[in-house]
Amino acid sequence: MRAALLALLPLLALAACRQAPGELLLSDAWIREAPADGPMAGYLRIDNGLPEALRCDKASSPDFGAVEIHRSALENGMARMLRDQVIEIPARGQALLQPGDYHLMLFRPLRPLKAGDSASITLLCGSRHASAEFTVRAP
Ligand SMILES: [Cu+2]
Repeated sequence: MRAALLALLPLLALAACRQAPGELLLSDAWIREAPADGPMAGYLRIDNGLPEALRCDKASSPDFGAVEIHRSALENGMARMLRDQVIEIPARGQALLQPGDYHLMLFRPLRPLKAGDSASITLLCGSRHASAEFTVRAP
């Protein structure tokens, strides 16, 4: 009995931290198709319906070995990618992750992902989190 309860705990914890609709909303989520095994880039829109600012600094996915938050930037005319970025979203504001700017860098796809496929990614913003299905699109 006790063992069964312990086994249930992670499930209960997951259910408890699921967000009510409209609080932290991910939309327009897509992944740029890339050669097999290469890293892929994910983009989306984040709407913060909460009365407080959010800092999103981690992401994870059951479909990738690792997910990092990056930002593309021009430095002395050279395109660079900055790692370990934090996405700041003002209270009741929004953030856009788009090509040439903030993006999710998706490493080591655990299955082949072609245009039309989708992958689930979870974004962590302090004590909040939200997930979305990202659709793979041809570049
Ligand atoms: Cu990147």
